[in-house]
Amino acid sequence: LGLAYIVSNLDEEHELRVLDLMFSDGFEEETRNAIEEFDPDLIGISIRNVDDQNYLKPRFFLPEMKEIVRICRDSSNAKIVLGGSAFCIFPDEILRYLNTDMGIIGEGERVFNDLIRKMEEGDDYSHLPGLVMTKGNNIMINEPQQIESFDEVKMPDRNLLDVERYCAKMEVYPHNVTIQSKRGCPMDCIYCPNPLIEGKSMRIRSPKNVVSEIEMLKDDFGIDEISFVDCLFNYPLDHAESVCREIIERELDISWDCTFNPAFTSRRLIELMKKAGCTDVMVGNESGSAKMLNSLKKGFSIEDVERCCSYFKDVDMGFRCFLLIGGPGEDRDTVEETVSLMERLDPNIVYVTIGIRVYPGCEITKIVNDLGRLNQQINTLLRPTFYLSPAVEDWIFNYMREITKRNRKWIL
Ligand code: B12
Repeated sequence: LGLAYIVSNLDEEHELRVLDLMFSDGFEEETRNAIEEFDPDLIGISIRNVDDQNYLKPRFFLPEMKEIVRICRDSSNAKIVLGGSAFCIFPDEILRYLNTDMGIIGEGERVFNDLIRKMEEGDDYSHLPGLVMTKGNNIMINEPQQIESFDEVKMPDRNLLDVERYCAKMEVYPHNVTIQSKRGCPMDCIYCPNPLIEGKSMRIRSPKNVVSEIEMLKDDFGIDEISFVDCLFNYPLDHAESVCREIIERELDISWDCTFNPAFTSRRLIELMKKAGCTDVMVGNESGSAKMLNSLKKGFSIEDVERCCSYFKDVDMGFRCFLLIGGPGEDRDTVEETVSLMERLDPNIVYVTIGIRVYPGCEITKIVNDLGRLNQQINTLLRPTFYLSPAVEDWIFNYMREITKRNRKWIL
């Protein structure tokens, strides 16, 4: 989706190609062929994940990125510009690791276009917001600027992507063609790097604009299954309701899923979501223990979780819960409370992540550093680094494996 946004917001006179390595069997050959064939002046690379956040056997993705950069260099003299969520979290570390020229943090639509224009015109671009570039031995990072009016951003252009492949059903997540109805998240969860990516202030798209994109997806690609990837679909509540009303009014026969934060629940919203075609919600409750909800600063209570799940059941809406086990203060009691709440609420799926990936700029990083639980310098967090509460580290994996064996709805 990020790439599709970048593409649609570039000035039209540019000739461009998209190489989507999402489904690639041999990224080396595909990259080399694409660069040699197209011979670009500039290469933008979108890096989504640093690693897979797997505590026991982490896969660090950047060595493959390094190989991609090497191939780009070998096959062309083009300047390389990095972007994407991984880059937003670790701009200087990734620039150094990949030994590249520059990158952009934050939303890339405007700045990437401005950068290209300035480069073409031979103008100074070093002051552009969000620009990251080497200056001698140092790396300069400009403050990113958020796009104030989301409606003014041109809708994503998916024509250069293999949309059909994204439509194929995957086992673990129902819908893979994605859409955003807002950007930014004002919550304070202690482990989350989203403020570095989308920022904390919310920028909302008008419901008409959102639903026109859905209509376009139907008309242009025949897509009738989508996923809302907003950090918080149901906040502000009245916006989520208006999006649902607009879908209902236009009689779009679609099915969709979305994220859901238990802090912002109303029966009316959930009924409207159901009527508008929502089949599944992803509830980021992370725990079933009041102590852990406080520790992670989730901003909602166990009662909020129970309340929204009871509404989902009432309207027969599928719901999936995400758990994040092992944060500061996690112990046997909190784990048992969580398991018992999940067994009682009985979601369609429970996704379990054990161990918290520690990112720069997040509150948890300071907490575990102060606790002496971070065995390395904060500036080396690029390598997969996790926090796992000492009170659970010896037994939690076996314990959760037993639960997932017993209950096929749990995914570890
Ligand atoms: C929705 C989502 C999911 C959904 C994805 C649904 C789907 N089919 O796409 C699900 C739940 C499946 C999921 C899974 C995972 N996710 Co996720 N996910 C997100 C979320 C909330 C939104 C992503 C999104 O679509 N954003 C909307 C698009 C428009 O934004 P964007 O891609 O960032 O692009 C913008 C900018 O980055 C920039 N940009 C992008 N590319 C480029 C390129 C250039 C050249 C330039 C200049 C700029 C630029 O401009 C774009 C437009 O403004 C983010 C959090 C976040 N807010 O980013 C986490 C996030 C990306 N996910 C994360 C993780 C770790 C994962 C998993 C590894 C979790 C796991 N353990 O399994 C998996 C990996 C899945 C995969 N295959 O990659 C982390 C990544 C951390 C990191 N960088 O390493 C994030 C940041 C969440 C977090 N807070 O930790 N995820």
